Amino acid sequence: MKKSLIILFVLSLMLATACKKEKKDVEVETETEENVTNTESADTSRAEATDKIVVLLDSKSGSTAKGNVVFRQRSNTVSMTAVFSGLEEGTHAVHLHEKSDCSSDDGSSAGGHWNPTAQPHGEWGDEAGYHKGDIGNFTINANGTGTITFFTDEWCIGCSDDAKDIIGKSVIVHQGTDDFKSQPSGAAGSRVSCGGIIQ
Ligand SMILES: [Cu+2]
Ligand SMILES: [Zn+2]
Repeated sequence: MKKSLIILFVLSLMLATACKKEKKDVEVETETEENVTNTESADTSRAEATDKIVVLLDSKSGSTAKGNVVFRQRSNTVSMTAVFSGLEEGTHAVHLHEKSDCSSDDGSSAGGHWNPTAQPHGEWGDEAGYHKGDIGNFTINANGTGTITFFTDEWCIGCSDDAKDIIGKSVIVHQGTDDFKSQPSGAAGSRVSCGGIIQ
């Protein structure tokens, strides 16, 4: 009777130790899983940050024109969503120009249209050719505001292809309309707003 009691005591002790150990193992596993999850979410937010650029446009040539342009890349497509204000009612041209330098009062420091493929100026998608910066025209309403949304797989954000990478270029809004014919810039008039595309 005494012997069996001792055996029972030893058995229950072993069981208690085993339970404790198991519980500890589970706790460690949970902690590791949490760490992995945290690392993954941090990586995702970093990737999103480099694939999206917000460009604020400053008024140029004595105008009151301003703009907010968001470029975002998803797989092979770059989208551009722009909101403009302080412009005269009617149609205005918007292009990507070759330099991100908007320091001059008339926006001339941004250089000509971004044209890495040495094409004539034209309407986007035209068989006769067009610049990679030839976005086109958008409409401004009576309140002086307007928007444009544009998608293309011919741009990228920060890739190694100089014919596609929009980093280091600028967004320019013009006083007038792009006629898609006149060389080298569509006779769109003065540069009323400018913002550099900088990461
Ligand atoms: Cu232009
Ligand atoms: Zn052009």
